[in-house]
Amino acid sequence: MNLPALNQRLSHVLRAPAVIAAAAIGSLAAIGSTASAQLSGLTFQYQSTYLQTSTSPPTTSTAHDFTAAVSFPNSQPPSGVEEAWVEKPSGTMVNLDTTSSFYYTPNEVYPTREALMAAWPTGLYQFTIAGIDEDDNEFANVYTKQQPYAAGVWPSQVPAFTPASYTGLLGMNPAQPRAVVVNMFTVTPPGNGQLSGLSVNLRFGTLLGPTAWSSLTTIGAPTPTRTIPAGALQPNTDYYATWYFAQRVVSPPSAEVEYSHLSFGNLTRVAFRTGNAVACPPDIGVQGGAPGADAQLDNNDFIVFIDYFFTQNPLADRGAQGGVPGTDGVFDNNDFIVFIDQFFAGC
Ligand SMILES: [Ca+2]
Ligand SMILES: [Ca+2]
Repeated sequence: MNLPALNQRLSHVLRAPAVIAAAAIGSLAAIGSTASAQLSGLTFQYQSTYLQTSTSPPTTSTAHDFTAAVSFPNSQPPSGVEEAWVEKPSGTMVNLDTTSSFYYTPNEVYPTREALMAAWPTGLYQFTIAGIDEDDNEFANVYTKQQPYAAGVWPSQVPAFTPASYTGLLGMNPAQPRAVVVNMFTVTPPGNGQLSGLSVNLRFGTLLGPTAWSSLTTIGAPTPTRTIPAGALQPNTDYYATWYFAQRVVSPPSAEVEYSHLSFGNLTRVAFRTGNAVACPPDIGVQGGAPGADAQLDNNDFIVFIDYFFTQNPLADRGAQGGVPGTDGVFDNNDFIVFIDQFFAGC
């Protein structure tokens, strides 16, 4: 699947990153499948969106949406498929949109969680994939999925960016890594497919754009921290940072559907704009004395500088005669003087 292209096509929908995550998981589950009539994935995703506009945790969700997605082994819909739709428990039919590799319900945003659950309620859903096959025979493949949760299985927590993380995103320097921390997501019940993590998307006004960087993981050992790497974002550009807490109820694989889940998620978004990209010359070391930038100036940076110096790495050649900044091809005490000056000047 061409994820950038897919991302582009989905950029108009508010739930794009999670749709992609669901599709990617569907594709992964399809590995090893050979039967052409099978689905690689059939997923339901309910989401409540919160906006955090200050250092205080958000309290009220402002948008609520639903996505059902149908995906196929090798991201290949059946040959000759012409249309796909879902029949709700009420009998209402909804045509599915497609990215040419999978089908999904069109985006509709509901004002409350109750309105969302009323529009996509508990009951039996029937999906139909219909068309004309290579032998000119009409086909209509039907798949069903039960939604047994009238009120949903929502996480009890809502993601909240810590005050320092919220403030730190505003005007952040994209040439430096930026750690983002939220409150903890308690995994209940254990063993289900919980998802947590951060996605950073381009933002056009209040519209979500393509993903710039993301780190979403099924929770094994939950961690409330993600670090946006140096250079992942552009300077002076608008973004949304979105943190997901989602509870997944995963169904066992069947002969027809490799992977199926119902997901209920709370996500919290922060709108921010990056500042200028300002490199930090002395930030060359990270935890453990390994090379890298971590926006911390400490002994790790010294260790890496000394390693670079003794291996005559050009990154250590930063001083010239008289202890002035510059590159002179000579590794001597002038390089130490300039590094120490840069270190204590800070960034
Ligand atoms: Ca460092
Ligand atoms: Ca030098």
